[in-house]
Amino acid sequence: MPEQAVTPSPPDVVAWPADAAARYVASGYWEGRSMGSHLAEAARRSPDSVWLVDGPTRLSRRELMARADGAAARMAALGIGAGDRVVVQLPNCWEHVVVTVACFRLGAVPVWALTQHRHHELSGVVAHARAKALVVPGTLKDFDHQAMAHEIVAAVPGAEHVFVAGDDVAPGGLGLRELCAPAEDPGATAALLEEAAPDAAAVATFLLSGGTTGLPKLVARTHDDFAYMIKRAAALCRFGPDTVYLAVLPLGHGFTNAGPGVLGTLLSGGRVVIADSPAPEVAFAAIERERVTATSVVPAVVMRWLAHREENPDADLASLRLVQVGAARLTPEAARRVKPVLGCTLQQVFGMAEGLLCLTRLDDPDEVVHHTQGRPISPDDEIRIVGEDGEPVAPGEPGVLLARGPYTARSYYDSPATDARSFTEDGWYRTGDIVRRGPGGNLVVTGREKDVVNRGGEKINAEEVEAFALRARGVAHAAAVAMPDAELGERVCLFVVPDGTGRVDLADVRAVMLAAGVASFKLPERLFTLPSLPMTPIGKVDKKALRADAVRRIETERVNGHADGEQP
Ligand code: J2J
Repeated sequence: MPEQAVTPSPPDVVAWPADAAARYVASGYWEGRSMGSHLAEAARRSPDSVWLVDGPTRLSRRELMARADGAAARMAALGIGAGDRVVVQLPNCWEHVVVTVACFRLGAVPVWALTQHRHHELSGVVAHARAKALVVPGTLKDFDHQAMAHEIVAAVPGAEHVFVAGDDVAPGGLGLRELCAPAEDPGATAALLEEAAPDAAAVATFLLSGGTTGLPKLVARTHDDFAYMIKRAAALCRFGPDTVYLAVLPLGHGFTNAGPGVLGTLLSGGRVVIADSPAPEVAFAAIERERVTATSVVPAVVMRWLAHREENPDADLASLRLVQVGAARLTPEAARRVKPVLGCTLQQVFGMAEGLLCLTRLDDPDEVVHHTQGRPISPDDEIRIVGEDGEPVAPGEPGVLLARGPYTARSYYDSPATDARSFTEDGWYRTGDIVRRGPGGNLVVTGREKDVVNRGGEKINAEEVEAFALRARGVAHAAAVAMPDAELGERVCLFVVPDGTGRVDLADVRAVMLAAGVASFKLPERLFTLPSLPMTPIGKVDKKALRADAVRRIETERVNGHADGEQP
């Protein structure tokens, strides 16, 4: 066993070995400062310039820090302290950033959830993270998040506080308006927080691994490793004081916050503009109004932007210099259109909550930018591409990607059984992505061994969908697979074997999932019945055959107007 790091590491997380940690410190990657003090320092450099824009709200750096420090002090007064977890389920709004910075300052651990998460996911996250507080909108898209939060707090031991955005705060909760008011004495509050700044080796945030289920996988990212990744990515994206970053993807995603995203922009002294929708009309208006220079989107969004731009060439996008596209596969055909249609540089981004971040570089030739998902950001990122035998494949051949390095986790939080599958004994994270090494060490993502569906960047765990399907009336066996989709890349297709008691409808399965409080993006969108599921020689459901079957049925439908095996 390698010697464990001597720096304090959170319990229930495997730390980097001492020799690796020492190397990362010696190389200057780990700076020994908390995220909060990095941010406060960036704020001090130019306190009066606008740091964050959300509609009519424009916060200077001084005001953002005063609000974050005010929120940190008020959370502390409520008994939330260093190491306590705060689950943040907010739409894109300035309060999301203020609460996040407040947590960093206090050493509390923000856990960003998606607004689409429902009782099933959110209660799982709150329970597994042992969260003390939940931050939610009041009602959003006709769903009462506040009521859900109170239900969860009542049911999960240790969860105590509900903070609510907006005017309608139910009894028992506290309004974000009060929580996020500026500190009464900003200088004194800042001094107190600086004095008690969290250790840089402590956990800064828990990221939800792509495809979070009711049994979530949480990735503990330390202040040192998170700050390094973000600052390195920001440098490669040439972020600086003239950067105006548009946050259009949900702030619940690591990509939007840290790839380099919102936090990378703040640390570089740039300005963040928040949009609450990636719709091209909304995003283009924001780009024009705020002279946005950079943004990040998923392939499904960039495709909408390209189509909209070709039909509406009027919006002034001249300020836009960089569009990052990641979280799902971008086709070379779409990649090729970005520069001519949007008039800016494309950067492909291949990242994951667990760590490893790959980027194409801004001056890479088109060949690389159009056809690859980039290369690791750190000289000390180690990658291996292995075959089924666990041995490295021949150069250029596809295999499973393993990663290790200065900002890639060595385990999940408190999940030894999952760790045994996802991390090797010598600390490699098994990404589950199938890649090949392309020109210049750039990676091309060619497939996946993990059983997830990537629906426009949202990951869905197939096994979770199957478990719910089995609860529906008349289902003996179920298998969820990805079916190709022109708009979102993939959607969930469910194959079921009926138990003979009656017909099985897609609507039944969806109703079971909705009743269980599952996020709606996970619901299967097609259902086909089969007399039995195809099996591989080793007795597993043959998902490859099912994916091909789904493609064939959808093609038949296109030609004949109906698909085989689907109940009308
Ligand atoms: C194909 N698949 C990709 C890509 C991620 C930056 C960017 C993305 C994420 C993210 C992130 C892909 N092409 N360009 O956290 O900081 C799939 C892979 C990967 C999984 C991780 C970031 N970029 N993927 O998407 O944790 O399968 O992180 O393992 O949500 O998304 O998902 P997630």
